[in-house]
Amino acid sequence: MRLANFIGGSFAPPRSGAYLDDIDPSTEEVIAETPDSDERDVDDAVQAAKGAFPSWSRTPAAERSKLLLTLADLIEKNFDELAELEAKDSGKPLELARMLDIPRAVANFRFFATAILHEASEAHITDTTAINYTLRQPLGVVGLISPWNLPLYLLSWKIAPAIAAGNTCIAKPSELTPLTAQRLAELSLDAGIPPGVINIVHGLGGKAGRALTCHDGVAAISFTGGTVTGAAVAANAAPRFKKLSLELGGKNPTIVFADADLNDAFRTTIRAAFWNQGEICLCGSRIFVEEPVYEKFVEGFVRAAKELRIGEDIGALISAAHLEKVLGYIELAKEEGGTIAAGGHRIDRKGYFVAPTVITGLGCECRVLREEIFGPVVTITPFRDEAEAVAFANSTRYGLSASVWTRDLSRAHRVAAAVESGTVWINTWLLRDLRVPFGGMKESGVGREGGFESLRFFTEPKNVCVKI
Ligand code: TXE
Repeated sequence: MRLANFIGGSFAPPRSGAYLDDIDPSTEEVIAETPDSDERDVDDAVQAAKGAFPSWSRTPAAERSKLLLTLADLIEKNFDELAELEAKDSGKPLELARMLDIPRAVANFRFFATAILHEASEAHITDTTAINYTLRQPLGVVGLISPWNLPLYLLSWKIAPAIAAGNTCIAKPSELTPLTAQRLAELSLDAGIPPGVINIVHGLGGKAGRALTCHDGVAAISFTGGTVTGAAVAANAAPRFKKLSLELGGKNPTIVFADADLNDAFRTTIRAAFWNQGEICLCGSRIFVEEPVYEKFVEGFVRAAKELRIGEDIGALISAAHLEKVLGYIELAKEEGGTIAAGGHRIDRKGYFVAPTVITGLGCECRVLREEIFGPVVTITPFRDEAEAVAFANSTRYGLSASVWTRDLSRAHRVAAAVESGTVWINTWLLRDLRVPFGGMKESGVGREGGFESLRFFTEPKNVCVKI
C-alpha cells in the first residue's frame, strides 16, 4: 500500500517522490509506504488550507457541527477496518484498538461537534459608560502534530476542535503510524467536509513536522509527543509568535496508601502500568506503596504481571529503536542496583515484544525513576508516610498525571492538592471526561486541551468596546 498526502481534497504524492517504510511492529514487515514530505508539500497544504478558510470560518456552527457528526458516524461505520489498521500499524492488541482508540476518535468528533452549539461569550459592563463583549474568532490555518502511541485518538483530539472552531488545518501524523490518518482523509471527503479544511501531510518530524512549525502561514501549533521534541517545536514556533499547545511526556506516580481498597487498587494499577504496553503518556510507571502493605502488593503485582498474555494483553513496541531504548533502561535498572522482579527481557518471537517488567529496590534519585521509558516497565518503591509519598511523587521533571489510592477523604484532597501534576485521579485511573482541562505541569507541557480549553486555544479572543 502506497499512501499519499491529502491536500485541498485530493490525494497527492510527495513532491520529492520519496517514501518511508511503514512497519508492522508485531511482524517487523513493511506494510505500507509513507510519503517522505518536505517543505514544498507543507506549503501546498498551507495554500489549500488558506483558500478554504474564508468560507469554512463563515459556515454556521450548526452546519459545521452536522459535518463533524457525519464524519463521526462514518468512523463508526468503518469501525472494524480502522481498529485493524490501528493495531497493525502501532503494534497494540486489536482488542485495545477496539476498546480505546476507535471509540475515542468517534467521541472526539461528536464531542466538539456539539460543544460549538453550546458556546457563550463574556460581556463586561463598564458602569454606565461602555459595554465590552468578547468575540472568539478562529485563528486561520493551524498545524497539528501527533504521535504514534494513540494515532487516530490523538489526531482526532486535535482535528475535531480545530475545525469545529472554524479553522482549517494541516495534520502531520507520526511517520510510524500513518494508516488511520489516510483513512480519515478519505472519510472526511465522504462526509462532505469541504476540500482544504482538513489537510494531511505525512513524513518525518525533522522535515515535514519542522516545516509546519516554521511556516509563516500557520497561526498555531498543537503538538503531542516527547518532551525533547516539544522543545524543538517550541524553539521553531515561539520566535514566529505562533500560539502553542504542548502535550508532552510523563513519569506518573501511582500512590497506594495502606488503607486503600487494595483489590481495586491492584487491578487498576496493573492496567495503568501496562495498558498499550506502557506507551501512554498517562501510564503509572512509578508505583509507591505504603510500607505496611508493600510486600503483599509487590507479590500480587509480580504474579499478575507474569500472567499477562503477550500479543493479547501486551502488544509490540512501536519500533526497533524504541525496543532498544526500553531494553536499555532495563539494563540501566540493573546497573543502578535494582532487582528485576518480573520480565526484564525481549520475547523470543517476531515483533518488538518486551515482557511486562517490574523493578524493585530503586530510589527516586535513580534515572530509571526520573526518565520517561514509555514501555511495559514499572518500578515499585515503598514509602513511610504521606509527606514522603508526596515528595517521591514530585521528584521528577514531569507533571502530567497521578493516581492516588486511599479511603481517607481528607488525605485524598490533601495529596491531590500537593502533587505537581495536571490531573490527579483518586481511586481510579484514566477516567476521562472530555470537558475537563487536560495537560501537564513542569516539563509535561504548556497549556491545556479538552472542552472549552481546546476551543479557546483554537480561537483568538477579541475585545469589542462599545461606548454607551
Ligand atoms: O516522538 P516524537 P518519538 C515520548 C516517549 C518516546 C519519546 C520519543 O518517551 O520514547 O517521546 O518518541 C513529530 N518538529 N512520547 O520520537 O518525536 C513526529 O514526526 C516537528 C510521549 O517517537 O515526540 C511525530 O509526528 N515535529 C508521547 C510527533 O512529532 C516533529 C507520545 C511526535 O514524535 C519534530 C509519543 C520536529 N523537530 C512519544 N520531530 C506522549 N506524551 O503521548 C518529531 N516530530
